Amino acid sequence: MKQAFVCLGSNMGDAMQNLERARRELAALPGVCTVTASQIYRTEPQGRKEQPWFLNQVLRLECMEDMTACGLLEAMLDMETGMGRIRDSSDRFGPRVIDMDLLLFGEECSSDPHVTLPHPRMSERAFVLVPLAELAPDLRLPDGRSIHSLLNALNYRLSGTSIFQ
Ligand code: PH2
Ligand code: MG
Repeated sequence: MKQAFVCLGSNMGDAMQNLERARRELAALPGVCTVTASQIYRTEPQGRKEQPWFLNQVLRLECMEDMTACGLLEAMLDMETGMGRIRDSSDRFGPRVIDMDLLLFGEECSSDPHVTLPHPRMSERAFVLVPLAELAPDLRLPDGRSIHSLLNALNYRLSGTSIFQ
């Protein structure tokens, strides 16, 4: 079995329902055996502040051995499009119906701009690391850094399931 971690995010439309649909579609992918989900967090927008707060959630996917990072990413992009996501230059860091980021795929490291692994911005984002630590407290990045050491280096505040950063 291969283990992948995916971060879901939504801050447009019915965000709760958007996350629900994304989880359901991921679980139905051929090659995905089980999906385990963190709690859903309300998170302060990063990158561009003047947009609604997000709902974020991290999923652990247990995949068949023949699943590849590229294959999974392609399927996620198709699901985003199917849910009405329009990708253009104004979309980057702005509001979105659904965003699915591949954080980790086993121990794979890749600098391919289409599939960069680990996800290049995950270590700066409390909205990724807090739910990830909840799901997999002992997880380490392929370079050996623990999720807790990454969180310790960030300035953020967790209040219930709200994340301020
Ligand atoms: N996604 C972004 C940019 N900023 N901020 C939060 N809180 N959550 C996100 O998922 C998010 C973001 C681009 O993908
Ligand atoms: Mg993203």
